[in-house]
Amino acid sequence: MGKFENGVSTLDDFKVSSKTDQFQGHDYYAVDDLLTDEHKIARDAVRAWVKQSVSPIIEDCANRSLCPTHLFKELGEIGAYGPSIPAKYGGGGMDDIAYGIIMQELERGDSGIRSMASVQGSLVMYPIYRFASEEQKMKWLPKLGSGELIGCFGLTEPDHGSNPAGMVTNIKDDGDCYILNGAKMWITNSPVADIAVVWAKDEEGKIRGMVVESDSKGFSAPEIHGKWSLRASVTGELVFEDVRVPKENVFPEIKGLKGPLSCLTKARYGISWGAIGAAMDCYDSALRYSQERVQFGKPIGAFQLTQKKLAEMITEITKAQLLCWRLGSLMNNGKATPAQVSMAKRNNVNMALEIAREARQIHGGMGITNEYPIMRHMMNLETVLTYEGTHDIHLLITGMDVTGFNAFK
Ligand code: TGC
Ligand code: FAD
Repeated sequence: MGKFENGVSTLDDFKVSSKTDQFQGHDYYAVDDLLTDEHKIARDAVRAWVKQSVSPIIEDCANRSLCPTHLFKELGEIGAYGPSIPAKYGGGGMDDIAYGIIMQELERGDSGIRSMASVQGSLVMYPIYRFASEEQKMKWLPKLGSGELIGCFGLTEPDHGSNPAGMVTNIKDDGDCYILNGAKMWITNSPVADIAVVWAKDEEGKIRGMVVESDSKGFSAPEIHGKWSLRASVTGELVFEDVRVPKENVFPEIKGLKGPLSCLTKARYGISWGAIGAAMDCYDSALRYSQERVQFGKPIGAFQLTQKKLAEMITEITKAQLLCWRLGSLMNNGKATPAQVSMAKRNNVNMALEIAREARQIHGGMGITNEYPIMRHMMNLETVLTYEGTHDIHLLITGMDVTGFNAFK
């Protein structure tokens, strides 16, 4: 390190030995010790892939609002789709902690890349795995797991977002088919999807799930433009005009909102890990910048106010890691409740967004440029705070769980 302008000191003069160095920066409580070899191998492989295939292109993709669809097959090859779905059905056959840690590494790259994997694995493969007939599973799942086919998940409607129970998309019995009419809004990947898992009301008003092929007559999926968030992810509508859905494509047993909500529980769990990845990337960048950027003759990391920001960031990341690890253990044992998942999704996404905002401040003016990943993560996280249940909806789920009073009814 060279002398500063005032000629009195070097950066090293300001450094005392840092405990975090020995814990790889953001593993402050040695959470690594809680992971199995399989978890670490999965994490390291996905981290290496993100570094090689995502990091070099992602700022440009976000800048130009381009979805890197050429990565969809690679995501299949690295096992990012349905890591905890059995291998026989195209998944990774691993546990839920492995699934979570893979989402963490993907979102360290970009929330849009993690979104792609969340939708394909938890919102398309998972409902087919849980609710479809064996024949339908074997028809779709291996090709979805490899990325040969792309899926999307249609629950939200233009007039029914937080309250999907009000949906108006519907099916009517027509002999060997159902006739599907209606529209879905804000659907990740719909413009590029081969199939859509769609939720619609039957003639009794019961919510049913089904696989709809995108080349069906009457099916269209116009892209939604003008997003300032998740710019490297493609989002669209789903429009159904008398689409004929073969009866075998409709999930036979599951009826009611618990069908789609149980898929959301799985995806929200993945998001709670994913958000940690985005937070880590912002923290790493801010820590490095604070050690290199000199103002008033000192690295800015030597000022107490910068240290407060960084200390709070690593504290929140550490708490989020422990929350996820514990939640993952409960998931592995089949003991996690949807309300526990809501708490983790809400806490961790908000934590990541606040870290992105603080990291932006530490980077000063440079923080608003795409030289650093901060603004991209920050803008992405605004969506993550809203989709899969908004920040406030998850608060109300916790509120209902602890008080026994339902604020939605
Ligand atoms: P409610 O009466 O409470 O429940 C209906 C039935 O569902 C059961 N249930 C759940 N089951 C599994 N997992 C959950 N998380 C569940 N939550 C509820 C419940 O036990 C009941 O079962 P049963 O047997 O009695 O019928 O339903 P409600 O209409 O009052 O709604 C409750 C509320 C508001 C919490 C729910 O509607 C909700 O979560 N709203 C938020 C909507 C949402 O999250 N949408 C996400 C759309 S998909 C998306 O955003 C993908 S982003 C993709 C990407 O990553 O890119
Ligand atoms: P609204 O439900 O209209 O909410 C607006 C505001 O009102 C929010 O702040 C909300 O918290 C608040 N609010 C609502 N009800 C209450 C209440 N009872 N009490 C207090 N406050 C309340 N959906 C899919 O089905 N599939 C997808 O793949 C998908 N991908 C998405 C991708 C992107 C980029 C985005 C932005 C959204 C995506 N969504 C998807 C939709 C997402 O799940 C919804 O945006 C979300 O559930 C919120 O619905 P809404 O936008 O209609 O907001």
